[in-house]
Amino acid sequence: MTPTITAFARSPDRGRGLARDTRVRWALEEVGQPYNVRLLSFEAMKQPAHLALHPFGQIPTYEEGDLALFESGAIVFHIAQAHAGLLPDDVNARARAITWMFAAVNTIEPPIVERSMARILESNEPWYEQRLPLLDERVRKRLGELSGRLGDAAWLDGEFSAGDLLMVSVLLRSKGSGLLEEYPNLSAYVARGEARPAYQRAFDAQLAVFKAASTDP
Ligand code: GTB
Repeated sequence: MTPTITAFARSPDRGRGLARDTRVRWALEEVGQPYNVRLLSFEAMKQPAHLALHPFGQIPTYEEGDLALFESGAIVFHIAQAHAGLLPDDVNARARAITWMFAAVNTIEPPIVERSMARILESNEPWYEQRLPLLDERVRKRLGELSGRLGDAAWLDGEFSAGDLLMVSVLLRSKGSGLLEEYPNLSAYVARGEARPAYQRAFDAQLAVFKAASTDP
């Protein structure tokens, strides 16, 4: 059965691939699973039909038969479990890859999102300039630790896995901030992720949505 995911009809990131449907698209592309996309306006996301799928009224969601999921990390995990290619067969290596999935969404993503949201929502506040260095330091701390662990390896633990897919997705939101660029090995790691054909297909698919919406009256 072909799964259906949801995505922004008009992504506020203007097609930069930063909304969380991109990571789900990427996972589906990595495993060669075709998918349908249902595009939603902000208004539609808060309607009962979508709230029945996603209690917080957000994207992405994932529907496959009578299975309905929300939370991008859980969706990527489901895809990785259901198909070969994103998690190692060895039990311990698999557990480590899953650990990196959690680290991406639970340890690295929060300070990156907090800084990004502050820039979007708080930059006109009188205290913003004082707060920004604190937010930068929180991001820097985690990036520094991650950079130290990655060293000069290509991926976090052996072969590319769903852990790398989520970690690269999370780090992409810091690209261009100057913070990611302080860690050349992390910049190169993100570039390796972006160079994967499956990522390119996922990126192009979400960009096509934005371009089509931009030509709509
Ligand atoms: N923890 C959830 C997950 O991982 O799935 C978070 C889902 C989430 O934050 N979804 C966002 C959403 O639906 C879109 S991706 N927001 C609408 C709402 O809450 O009403 C987050 C996002 C939004 C915008 C940008 N951007 O403009 O750069 C980047 C990322």
